[in-house]
Amino acid sequence: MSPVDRPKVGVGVLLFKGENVLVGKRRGSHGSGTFALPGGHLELGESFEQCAIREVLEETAIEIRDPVFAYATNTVFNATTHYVTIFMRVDVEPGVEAKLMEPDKCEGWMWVPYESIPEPMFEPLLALKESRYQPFG
Ligand code: 8DG
Ligand code: MG
Ligand code: MG
Repeated sequence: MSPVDRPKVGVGVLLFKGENVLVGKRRGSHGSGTFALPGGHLELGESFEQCAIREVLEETAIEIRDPVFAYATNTVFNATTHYVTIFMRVDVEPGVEAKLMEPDKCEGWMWVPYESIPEPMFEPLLALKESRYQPFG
């Protein structure tokens, strides 16, 4: 690792439709084969809210409004990959459906109960699940 390397910031979005949350199996990058939330890298100049809105639109074609900070995790994947993940949360209407906009990066979207997200989970999501965060109070 070069001396200038630093952790990166990822934004993961908890999209709740009732008690179900949107997850997809990652492909093509680190964590391939694990279930993760929609999300991506915080870009220069972006707010957490803007990043959440942009990534959800890019990945699912869902237009979300007013995502709210939920939790943060610190994940060291390996010696050169270290992410701080900002989890944002938003509730969507019952009729909302997710489109698979980036099939090279995700196998498909599904709505599952928060308590029943399939394994294996992407490490930051596993850290969230193991944290004190409780989505329903
Ligand atoms: P981008 O590079 O186009 O911004 O994003 P992407 O292609 O959508 O990347 P990503 O791998 O989905 O997300 C970027 C990084 O964010 C990922 O490599 C690790 C980090 N990340 C977390 N937690 C989460 C999470 O819960 N969901 C997603 N999708 N990414 C997360 O640290
Ligand atoms: Mg993305
Ligand atoms: Mg992504």
